[in-house]
Amino acid sequence: MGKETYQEMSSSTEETLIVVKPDGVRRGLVGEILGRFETKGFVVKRLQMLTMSKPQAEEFYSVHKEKPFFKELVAFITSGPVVGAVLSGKDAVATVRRMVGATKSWEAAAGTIRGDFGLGLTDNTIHASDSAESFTKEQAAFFSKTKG
Ligand code: FUP
Repeated sequence: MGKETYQEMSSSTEETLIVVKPDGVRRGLVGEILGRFETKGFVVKRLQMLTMSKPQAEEFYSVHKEKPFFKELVAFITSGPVVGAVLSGKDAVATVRRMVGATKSWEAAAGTIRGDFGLGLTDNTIHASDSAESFTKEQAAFFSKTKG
C-alpha cells in the first residue's frame, strides 16, 4: 500500500452540523442542498425541521452575542422553519465549509452553495459549524428538544 493511500485511509471521519436557513427552506432548496452533501459522500446522521424559538436561537448563535448584527441574526433565523442535519464523513467540518462558501453570498465562489443560490449576508441560505467545538455546542442547541 502506498503512503498516500495509507494517509487517506487513516485520516479522520468526523461530524458537523448544517442548517438550511429560513430563506433556503422558503425557496425550496432543502432537497438540492442535502443532495449535494449526499452526492459528495456525507451520511445524514440526524435530520430535523423546526422553527427556532428566540432563546434557542440566542443559544445557537451565542458566539455572536456581542456583535452588532446579533439581533438581526436571531430575528432572521427565527423567521420561519429551518432544517438541521448532522453530516458524517471525512474531514466533515472543513469539507462542508468549503462546499458552503464565503459568508457574503455575492462573493461566494460559483459551485459553492452560497455562490450558486443567493446574494444575501444574513440570509445566506445555510449555516455550517466552523469547528468541532462549535459543532458540539450547536448540535446541543439545535436538537435541545429532540430525542436521539
Ligand atoms: P459563517 O461562518 O460564514 O456563517 O459566517 P460568520 O460566522 O462570520 O457569521 C455568522 C452569521 O452572521 C452569518 F450567517 C452571516 C451573519 N452576518 C450578518 O448578518 N452580518 C454581518 O455583518 C456579518 C455576518
